[in-house]
Amino acid sequence: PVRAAMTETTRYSGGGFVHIKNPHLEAMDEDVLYHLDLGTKTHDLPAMFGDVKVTAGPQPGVCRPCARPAVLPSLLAVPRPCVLIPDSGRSAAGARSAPVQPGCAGSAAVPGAAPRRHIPLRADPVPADPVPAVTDTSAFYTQFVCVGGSPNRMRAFAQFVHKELGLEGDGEDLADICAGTDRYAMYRVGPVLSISHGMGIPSVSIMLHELIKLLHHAKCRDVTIIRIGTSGGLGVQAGSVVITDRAVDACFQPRFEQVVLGDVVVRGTDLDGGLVEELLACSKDIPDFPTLVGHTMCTYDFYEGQGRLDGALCSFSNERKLEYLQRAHDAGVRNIEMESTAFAALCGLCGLRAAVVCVTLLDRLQGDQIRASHAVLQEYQQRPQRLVAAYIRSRLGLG
Ligand code: R2B
Ligand code: URA
Repeated sequence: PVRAAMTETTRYSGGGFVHIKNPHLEAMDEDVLYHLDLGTKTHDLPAMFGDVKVTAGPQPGVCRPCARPAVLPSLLAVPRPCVLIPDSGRSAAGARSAPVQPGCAGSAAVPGAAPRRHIPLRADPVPADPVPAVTDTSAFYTQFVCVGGSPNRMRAFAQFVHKELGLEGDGEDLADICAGTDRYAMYRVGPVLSISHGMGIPSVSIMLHELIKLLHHAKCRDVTIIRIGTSGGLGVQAGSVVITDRAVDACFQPRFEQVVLGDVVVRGTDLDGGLVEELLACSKDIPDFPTLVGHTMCTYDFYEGQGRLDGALCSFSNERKLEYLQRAHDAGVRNIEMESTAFAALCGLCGLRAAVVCVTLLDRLQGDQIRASHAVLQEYQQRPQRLVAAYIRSRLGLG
């Protein structure tokens, strides 16, 4: 029985640290992130997830050998102007030596010291010399978190991002950070974390509680989090990608209701409007599939909860189903899935810039069963990945 309703509104921090709104956490001397198989005593979370900020684009800095001001060409440069190694050798990470920054007077500023050279990162435009690869991804902090239902899809996404960012190696040997549990899978590629969340609100909610605490313990800042997923479309061509401007519940309301100690707590589901626009702008460069902005309806079930006639139970007629889906469409809903309201509410309250980008596997006004071939569905599932990878590239100045 519903005893009372409390409302909490979403608030963005405008960047900065992740907000943990739980006074009890501070009193705990250890936090076990059980479903991720990570913990504050067993793992060095700041080292694993990085609190070293990576800045994109040409950076003003100081040339360490000669101590002169310099504009560094790095696309992915650590705030220190560059990595320095003894002139003759290789860095500990194995990067080959590279040309000294133009105008650099070598080690003149440090009398008696061995000459040292700059090691540009892989993305540096140094055409004449073999370009050293980024070998030390701990130089990146976690700037983007991408979540999606399936562990395999999130591994494929991590490999795709690995390629798109031009990181060293082929990305085939990425390790699952949560290998100690089979609940979720997590991969890290440079500044991107790719994590699976399973199906439905309870599953995504558990993962997000632990992920958000992880980001907090790791002192990550200015994190952008994007759900890349699948959905059923409403009046849109199958294969379209929907960027969610508003996550609504099955009554078309922008709210996430959770029973806490027997009371219904109502949370807002605002998403970041600026991020929606940035993603839409990136989609303009990908003409191979339609991308649109619309409301996303989040349900507690795939079958009756989404008005399907093909579940093990069904208590309504085709006419009532179509009347409901048409009402959803009239309210601005363009796709239906099972995580967006909880995702928007939790991320919003904890100060993460959040977005939801889902491909539609069918048009629910045309049917219920997903009949596209495996190959077609595989290609559809890559569409949100391609859009989000393009967005990440553009944010990193690689665009
Ligand atoms: C989309 O697809 C899944 C159901 O097939 C569910 O996780 C969702 O939101
Ligand atoms: N995921 C859903 O939740 N619904 C669909 O119709 C398709 C994918």
